[in-house]
Amino acid sequence: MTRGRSGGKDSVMTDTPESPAGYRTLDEAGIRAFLASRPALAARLGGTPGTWRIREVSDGNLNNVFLVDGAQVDGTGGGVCFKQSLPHVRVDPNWKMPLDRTGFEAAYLHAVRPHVGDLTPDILHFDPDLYVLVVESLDRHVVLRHGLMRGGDWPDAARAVGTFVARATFPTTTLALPFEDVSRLLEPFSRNHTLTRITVDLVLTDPYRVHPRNHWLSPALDGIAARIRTDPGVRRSIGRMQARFLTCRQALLHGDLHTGSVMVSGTDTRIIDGEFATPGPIGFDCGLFVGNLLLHLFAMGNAAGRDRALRDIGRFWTAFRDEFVDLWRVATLRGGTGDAYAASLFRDDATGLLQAQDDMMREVEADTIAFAAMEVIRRIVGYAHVPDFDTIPDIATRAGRQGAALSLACDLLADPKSAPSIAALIDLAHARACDRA
Ligand code: SR1
Ligand code: MG
Repeated sequence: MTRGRSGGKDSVMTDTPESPAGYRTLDEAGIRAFLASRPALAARLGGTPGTWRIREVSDGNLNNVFLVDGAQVDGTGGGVCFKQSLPHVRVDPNWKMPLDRTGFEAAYLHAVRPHVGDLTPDILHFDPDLYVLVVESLDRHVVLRHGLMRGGDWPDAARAVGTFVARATFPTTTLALPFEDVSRLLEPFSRNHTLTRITVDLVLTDPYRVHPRNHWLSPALDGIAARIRTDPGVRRSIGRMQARFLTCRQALLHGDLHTGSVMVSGTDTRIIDGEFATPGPIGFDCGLFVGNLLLHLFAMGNAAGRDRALRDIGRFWTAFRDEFVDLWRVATLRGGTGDAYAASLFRDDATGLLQAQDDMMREVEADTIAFAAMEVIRRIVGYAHVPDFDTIPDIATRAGRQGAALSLACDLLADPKSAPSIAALIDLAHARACDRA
C-alpha cells in the first residue's frame, strides 16, 4: 500500500507558470470589494456591501468557493456563488497548477447552457485576470453526493442528469453540426491541458501502476489492488479506454460528472463544475456518473439505499438514451446539417436510422460501463477518494465493501462480456452488493 499524496511531482504538471501579475487570491474582504465594484453583481445582491453575508463552501479538490447572500435572504434569488482558481490544488498547496480552469468552466457554461437551460446555474460574470467565475447561487440545493450519504432521495435527479448529458453533448457532435463547426467548437476545449492531464493520470493511468499518489484504506485491499495492476484483461481494457478517451472526439464533455458535480433541491437538479470540459467520448460523462452511483451502492448498508442507487443507474441511462436518440431523430427529420448519418441519407430511411441509433447507443453503453469501472477503481485506490464510504465506522466493514466494489470493477474490465448492457450491469451489481451486505 502506498500513501504518498502529493501530486505535484512526476507527470501531472510539467508546466506551472507563475501566476499573472494581476492575480491574487481574494479573501472575504477582497470578495466583497470585487462584487461591490461590478455594478450588475452589486445590484443583484442589493443593499449595501457591508450587509452581504459571505461563507466559504469549498468542497471540491481544486478551487475556493463562496456563497454570497445579499439583501434578499428570503430564498427568492439574488445570491451569487463566487469561485476562484488557486495557483495550486486546494487540498494540496504543494501541487502547483495554472489558473485557467475557471475560464474553461465559464466557456463550458456558455457552450451548453443554450441547450440545457436551467440544468446548470446561470453564469453571471467571469474575470480573466483574477480567474473568478460568478454564477447564480444554489443556496437551497445540496450536493447530491452529500444528500445521498444522508439517506436522502431525489427521484428525478438521475433522470435529469441523463437528460443533461444528452442535451449537452448531442448539439456538439457531427450528428448535429457540420464537421467544421464541431471542430471550431471543440478546439478551445482541446487546450484544457491542465485538467485533462489530471484525468489522464489520476483516472486512466495511476491505479494501474505503482505510484506515490495511490493510497487505500487497508492492507486488506492489497490483493485486489495488485490484481488491478497486473490482470492482462484489465490492462487490455484500460489501454483501450485510454485510447477512446484521447482519440474519440465525439462531443464536448463535462469531464468530471460525479455525484459531487450535481446539486439538488426538490425536483430541481443542476450540474455544476464544468472545469474539466474536454472533447471526448460521451460514455466518459455517463461512466463517471454511473461509477459514482456504483460507489454509493457498495457503500450503502441498507437495502433501500442500494435499491435507490440501482434504480438511479437505470433512470439515468434510460433518460440519457431516450433524449439523445430523440434529439437525433428530430434533427434528421428536420433535415439538420450534421455530417454524420447525414439527414440527406437517413431522413427517408426510418429503419436505417433506428439501426444507426441502436449501434451508437451500444457503443456509448460499452464505454459507459468501462469508464464506470475505472471511476470506481480510481476513487478507492487512486489519489482522490469519495466520502461515501466514510460513514461506515468499522474499518474492516468499510474495506470489505470497497473490496467488493473493486472486485466488480475489475471483473467488468477483465471480461467486458460480464455486463454487456446497463441492465446486465444493474443485475450484476445488485448480486455483488447484496452478497457482501
Ligand atoms: C487533483 S484533482 C482530483 C480530482 O478532483 C476533481 O474533482 C477530479 O475528479 C479530479 O480527478
Ligand atoms: Mg469538481
